[in-house]
Amino acid sequence: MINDTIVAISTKLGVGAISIIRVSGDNAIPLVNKVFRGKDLAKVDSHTINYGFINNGKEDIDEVLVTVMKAPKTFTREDIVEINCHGGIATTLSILDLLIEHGARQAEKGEFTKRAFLNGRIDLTEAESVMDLIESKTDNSRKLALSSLEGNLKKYINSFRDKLKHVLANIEVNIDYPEYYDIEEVTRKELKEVITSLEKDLKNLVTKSEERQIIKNGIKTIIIGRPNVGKSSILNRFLKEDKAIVTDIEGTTRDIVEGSIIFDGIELSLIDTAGIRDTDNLAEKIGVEKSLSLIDKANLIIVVLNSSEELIDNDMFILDKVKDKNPIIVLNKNDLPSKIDKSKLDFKHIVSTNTNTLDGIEPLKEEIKSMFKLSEIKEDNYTYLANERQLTLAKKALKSLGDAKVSLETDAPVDIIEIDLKEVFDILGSITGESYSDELLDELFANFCVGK
Ligand SMILES: Nc1nc2c(ncn2[C@@H]2O[C@H](COP(=O)(O)OP(=O)(O)OP(=O)(O)O)[C@@H](O)[C@H]2O)c(=O)[nH]1
Ligand SMILES: [Mg+2]
Repeated sequence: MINDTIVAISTKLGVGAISIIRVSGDNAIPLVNKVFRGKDLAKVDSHTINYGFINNGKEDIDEVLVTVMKAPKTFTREDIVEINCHGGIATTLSILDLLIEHGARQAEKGEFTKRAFLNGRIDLTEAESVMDLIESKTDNSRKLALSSLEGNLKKYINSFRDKLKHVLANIEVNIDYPEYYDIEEVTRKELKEVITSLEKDLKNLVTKSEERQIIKNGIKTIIIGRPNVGKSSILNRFLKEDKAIVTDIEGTTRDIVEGSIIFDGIELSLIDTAGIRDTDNLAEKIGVEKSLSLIDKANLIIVVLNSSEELIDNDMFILDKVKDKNPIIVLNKNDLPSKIDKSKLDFKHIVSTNTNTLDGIEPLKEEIKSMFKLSEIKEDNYTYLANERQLTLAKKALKSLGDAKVSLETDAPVDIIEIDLKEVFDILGSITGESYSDELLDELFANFCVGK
């Protein structure tokens, strides 16, 4: 039983109109009451806001509004008191220190949410979505996090588990009454139906979720090419500002230049890189290596070619590096006579641009939108696995489901199939946190901010 009382500043510490200090635990109300000059908080109704002062025994520290929320209808399912004080570092920290002096413990990262989970108010997918909601930068990522916070992912995962529970019960009957041959027949038929439909739905969830990771993480885009082809010019056109230096000297960009825009509700983060070529200059060499190392980390690769010059070895080297990564090939400088035969480029996405007039920039954006199905995402219901943890588990469940299917098809005894299905049931349960380890919780909540 966790019952020590924790405290944290829940708003960003800095200069602002208001700061909120949150206290949760068995002792939250008496503890704040000791430093509150106003109504007796022990006697006020739950979910009320109370005007008064925080006083350290010698003097008032601030004029405040104190919200009292009694368990169990609170975020942590414990008593919670929230102090709205004037923003500002001195005031906020003084009140925090005072509460710690009176016996509260500084909360660890994510500890309020961890308590909400441990006390059964939310499951793990909902807990994770709290952080996602705080961190979301776009409308789509907000929708994704909120859908999960509202329990939609949990419900979906649980619907899989319910179906499994039903067939597992049937298998048990079979094992207990083996003499009823026709029950086994029925069970096998039902098993086949359930496994097939579960596999289809789970596979669909995994595939869609992988595709939809860009909602949360954005589309990490790298712009590569040999020197002087116009990579930095492309970046600047996207960002609508002169962020990267553009000159006619080869090797202008040495280190990466980053920027991002919001694109149909999805963040497109762009990295302009050093032009790739053989060089003796150390700084440039490091830049080139960095450019190449980014290829594997990107969701989208834009290779820029200078269409007014014949392809040279450096271009071929780059094209070869990205040939399996579905890149967009940009034929830049299309205002000049073309020396590249487009039909000889074996790539699906090719756009021709001129960064001086913006010609081709819109088609380039449209190409990205259709590659990542951005208009489809807008119409989504946003029920997706939201992170690596959830995805890894879902894939593991899918594998066990596949094992069960093979067992069924090869007429293995039902109790063998039962083992696989139980495993699927358990793995799906660990997505929602039906079973968890302390280590997992520590790791998961360590990514939270203090006060949440
Ligand atoms: N004619 C023409 N010139 C362009 C175009 N785009 C860029 N340039 C010129 O090409 C030169 C190189 O442009 P950058 O954007 O610096 O090229 P880069 O690929 O970033 O070069 P590095 O940083 O050296 O690798 C500059 O002089 C630009 O003005 C274009 O569409 N048409
Ligand atoms: Mg450049």
